[in-house]
Amino acid sequence: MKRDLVFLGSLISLVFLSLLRSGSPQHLAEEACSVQILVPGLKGDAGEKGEKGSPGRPGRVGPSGEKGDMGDRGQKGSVGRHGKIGPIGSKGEKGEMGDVGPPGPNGEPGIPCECSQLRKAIGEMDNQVAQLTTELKFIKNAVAGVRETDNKIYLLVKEEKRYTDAQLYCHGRGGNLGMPKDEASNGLLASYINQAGLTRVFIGINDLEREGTFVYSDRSPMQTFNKWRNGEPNNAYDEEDCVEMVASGGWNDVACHITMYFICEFDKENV
Ligand SMILES: [Ca+2]
Ligand SMILES: [Ca+2]
Repeated sequence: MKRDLVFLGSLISLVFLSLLRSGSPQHLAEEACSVQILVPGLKGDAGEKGEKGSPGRPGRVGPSGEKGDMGDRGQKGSVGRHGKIGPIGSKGEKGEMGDVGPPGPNGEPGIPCECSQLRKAIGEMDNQVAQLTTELKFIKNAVAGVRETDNKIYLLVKEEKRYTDAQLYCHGRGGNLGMPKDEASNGLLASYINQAGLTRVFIGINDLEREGTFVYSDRSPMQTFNKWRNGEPNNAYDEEDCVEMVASGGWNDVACHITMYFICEFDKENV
């Protein structure tokens, strides 16, 4: 078939050349050149299929594709490992009270109690405690500050007492209510009162035994020295038999049943 076609092409070429040569001679040169250029041959038969070529070079990376649809949900995984122990929880509410339990067995018989003696001992100890407490208070007061002269010690007691109780307090500790018997001791007591920020205290002077006749609380009689304020002693309401010292150092007779702070005095030779 292929050969037939080649043969046919050659035949057509010869016929065509013959026709050209039979034309006018003046065109012969040009026509001879045109023949080779203008006349293609007939298409040949298709060649046999060649062998498969070697693979080409890899192409360039293409643009990223669009996001695909979400895939199907995967299968349930296997059970995980056991987790850590969690923190301790908050304290729960208090439960309701339980029922009353059955009574317990009887105890051993006790030893007969000598209660009256024990009570007596406890009562005595209570008294001792009270006494020691009072003593401690006294010592604290004393440590807090006393005033003294060559032969006397004065202690301001900041406990409100009636005159007789105040005298008993001082006497119980080996002293007396303060007895200013001269200008120096009177001035010392006055400054003691002032420094304590007080306005009045009991001192050891009274006319309890005989109205109008004042004595010191150690029963010694009044001497010429005194510090009565103007118009005192006046025995007001017929009931003023005890004496207070005011901040100026002056004296005034007052009722014995009223309560106020007081000053004790102690002889140094007795302390
Ligand atoms: Ca009086
Ligand atoms: Ca008076």
